Amino acid sequence: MRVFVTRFLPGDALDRLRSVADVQLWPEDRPVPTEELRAQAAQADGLLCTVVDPIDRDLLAVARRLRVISNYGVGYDNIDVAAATARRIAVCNTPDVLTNATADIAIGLMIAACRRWWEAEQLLRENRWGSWSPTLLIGQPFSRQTLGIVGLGKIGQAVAQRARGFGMEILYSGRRRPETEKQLGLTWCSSLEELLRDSDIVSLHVPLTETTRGLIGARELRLMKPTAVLVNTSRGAVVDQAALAVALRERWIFAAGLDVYEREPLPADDPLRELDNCVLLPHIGSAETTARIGMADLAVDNLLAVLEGRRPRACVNPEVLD
Ligand code: 8YV
Repeated sequence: MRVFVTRFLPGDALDRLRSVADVQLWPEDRPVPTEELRAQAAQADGLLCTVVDPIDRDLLAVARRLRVISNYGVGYDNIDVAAATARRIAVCNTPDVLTNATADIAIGLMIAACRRWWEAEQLLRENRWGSWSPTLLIGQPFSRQTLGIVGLGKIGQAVAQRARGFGMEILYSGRRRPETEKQLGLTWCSSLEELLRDSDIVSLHVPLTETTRGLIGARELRLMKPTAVLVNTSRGAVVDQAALAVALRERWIFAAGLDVYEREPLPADDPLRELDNCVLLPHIGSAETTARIGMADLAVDNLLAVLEGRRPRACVNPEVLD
């Protein structure tokens, strides 16, 4: 079994993989160039890739031996799943193991954006902190506010659980109404518009699909309160980033906290970089030891399961397994 792995992974999962398969590992800590990725995929039975590897139709067309694409991440918008399914290639991902880590960073971004953490730290580091003052860096409250969760999947529910501890009222929108609605004390909004109008903080937890691309644009940002905060830990393209930059500059909303961007890494000239009311993280939602090691274990388990004819724990197109 030949397997191509596009990045070095934390923990010992790679050693486990090496003990049973011929592993080709891209040695550099930067994305594999497209041509190299294609050449490697053409010879591989299994591919272990990350969010930065576009697994498109053209790549799949040359990957004649490929039986499994194991994505190191829960989101799999980097993969053309329909094209993989048509070729009976299993697509696997890593849910659950990163739920807590991502929910934690969402809460962190909410607090940082509400309380002007970035501006405060800049002020101190640049030695502009004159004295304590009753009016210094007054932000928006966080505890006991109304939180709107867009996309109540596993991460959205983990955010709701945490928000309860902060005494928040929690709204959510979306077609799915999970059983936890009652248990978590959530209020369902029949429309996104209603949620945006009524929330003090809006947190995005939807996957990137053709339906959610650009879900939050100028019109939606205009519906939010001028005191509101927007947090995005899902995928950058769920938000129209140019519209968000205008909304933040012109104070249609109070602040934003972002971990993900339309283009990653965020281009040097992106207008968001100039805005003080925007907390920017470099896509680190799952970047803690338990999550990243758990992701490596699950990605390797998924990959080996398919290659060895067993059912993987997490497969997004299980119809190819039958
Ligand atoms: C991963 C993520 O770190 O799981 C996801 O969907 O966005 C991140 O947690 C990233 O996908 C690495 O491939």
